[in-house]
Amino acid sequence: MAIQSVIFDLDGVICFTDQFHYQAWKKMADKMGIYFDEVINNRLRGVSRMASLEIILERYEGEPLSVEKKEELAEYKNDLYRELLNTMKPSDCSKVVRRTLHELRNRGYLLAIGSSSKNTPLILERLGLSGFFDAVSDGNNITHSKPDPEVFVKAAEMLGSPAAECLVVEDAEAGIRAGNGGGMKTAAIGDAVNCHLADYEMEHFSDLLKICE
Ligand code: B16
Ligand code: MG
Repeated sequence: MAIQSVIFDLDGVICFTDQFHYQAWKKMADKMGIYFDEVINNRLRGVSRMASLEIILERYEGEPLSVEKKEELAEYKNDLYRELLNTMKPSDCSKVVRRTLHELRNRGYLLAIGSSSKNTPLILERLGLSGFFDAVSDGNNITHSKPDPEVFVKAAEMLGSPAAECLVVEDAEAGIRAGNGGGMKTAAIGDAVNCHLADYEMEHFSDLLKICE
């Protein structure tokens, strides 16, 4: 079936906030005396905030932490992360990404965001993209995080597009699995190319213009 809608992951596809996630989690980990590095940070791609915390706590050697303490740690990280997000500006979404999005729209495709992040509204605002997408499905409207397909299924519903007519663009293996599980076509970029589970593997964001002709 022909592709009619494109659902984009946000972090790692439309913009890059990995370093902000890393810096904020690193401060939290240092405060708790937990070892944390960029390799562990890479495992947090596309994973929800609380699931990310659990991955970091695999290296924690102290007494078991209460739910309240874990929520406090996640909030501490998120406050630091949002301070960093507030330094973002429209140029943090590249010209190639913007041009490609506009060209896809000119070609008649519906465009949506499908992100695990609860900070999606703030990120889109900082990039000057609030209101640009035809639908935004994010960490605020889901109960199951990627690799569960929920975030993309909801995006397709908001667009009114059948799953088989949607293409999911993702930088995380969990996101490719989510798109495949939702019955959508998938395009991998960046780190997600390595899992070889996507229908398309992209070197550049503009490769979308060859996939969506
Ligand atoms: P937040 P995506 C994901 O966004 C990030 O890749 C992941 O590292 C982060 O833990 C997750 O959002 C939750 O983010 O703490 O802002 O709710 O890649 O799905 O756009
Ligand atoms: Mg991502």
